[in-house]
Amino acid sequence: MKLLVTGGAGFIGSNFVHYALKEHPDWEITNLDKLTYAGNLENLKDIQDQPGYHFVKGDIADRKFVDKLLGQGFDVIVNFAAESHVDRSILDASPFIETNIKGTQILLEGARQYKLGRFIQVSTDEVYGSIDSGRFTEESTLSPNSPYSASKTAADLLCRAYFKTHRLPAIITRCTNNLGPYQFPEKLIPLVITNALEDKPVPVYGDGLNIRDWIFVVDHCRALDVVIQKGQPGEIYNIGGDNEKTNLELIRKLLELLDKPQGLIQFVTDRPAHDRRYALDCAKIATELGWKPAFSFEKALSATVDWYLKNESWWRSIKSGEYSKYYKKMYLER
Ligand code: NAD
Ligand code: TDX
Repeated sequence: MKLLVTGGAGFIGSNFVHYALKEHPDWEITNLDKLTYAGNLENLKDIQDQPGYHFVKGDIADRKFVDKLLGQGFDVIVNFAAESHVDRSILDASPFIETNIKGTQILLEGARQYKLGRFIQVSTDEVYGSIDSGRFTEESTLSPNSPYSASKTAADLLCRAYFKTHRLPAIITRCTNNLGPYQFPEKLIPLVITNALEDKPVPVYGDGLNIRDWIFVVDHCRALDVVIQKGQPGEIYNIGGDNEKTNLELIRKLLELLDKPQGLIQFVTDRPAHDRRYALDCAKIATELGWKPAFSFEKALSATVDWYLKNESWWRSIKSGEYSKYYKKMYLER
């Protein structure tokens, strides 16, 4: 099977490339990535020369480029490529519209022209908005609250429309918050770990009681594998870890694991329109495709902490580069 993975130099995409090459040595994977601030070829260094793996630098929102690449012939597209950080979408939504909406439409159009067998859109629980109690099913109303989640919702609706209008075999997956190796340190867990290791304050938005459901990135990759092989065109599958934690609970646990003082916690101004709680009902993927998470939260968290402890040069080079400007604007100058 020939897969085009987009955004494979980012957090989840690079974990997926590692996972897929190991689990399916017969798959041929082309990784198309623009290498934005979030894309990092270091994440793929150990497999860069592996047979069956190819890297191509390019932009999913560049129609000519995508058309030419798709002309090589692929069976499946797995679209991870996105601007993925809510806070950045609040500072400037434009790249989110360009990549998440226009880029997805260009990939869909290419997939239609070249009659690809499957189009997997890697989406998020954030498209449903916030829920105080109960859980969202795949039928729940879409109610995104940030420019990021609105752009992901638009992409989901384009996938739906291409399925309805052109019978394009698109499948949407909506996953909860991932944790694991190679996550860019602007996101909560790596931000807390790396700030704590540097004895810097750990910023908690608002009262810290917002709830996220956490899933180990390998479990997300396992779910995508099942969807690629057994998912039904036109369907949506929720993917969750069943590990709801308040941010404060999670941060306290991380500081404990790192043997750092709880006094590093610093409450800061809340994120605008900060979703209070995300929670998904994942019965559909369990009953129809037989997937459930394999890793406990405790195991996932300690594996993640260990990875950041062992890969200090990876995150230090990110934190001292271009990212330091964002950090200054976001946290130090407010
Ligand atoms: P990430 O920001 O770590 O990686 C995104 C990757 O996409 C980067 O390698 C970047 O260079 C690439 N990219 C960005 N714009 C591009 C473009 N125009 N053309 C080609 N490549 C481009 O993101 P992530 O956390 O790995 O998320 C991957 C996908 O999963 C996203 O679509 C996101 O919405 C979704 N998702 C993420 C989570 C999570 O917890 N991180 C949860 C659910 C869903
Ligand atoms: O410094 C921080 N302090 C803080 O309290 C940061 C960066 C975050 N937070 C809070 C905001 C959220 O309630 O922690 C929670 C998690 O924040 P993020 O790591 O930014 O993730 P979130 O906004 O939940 O979105 C993530 O999950 C869904 C991914 O970034 C998205 O790409 C995915 O779609």
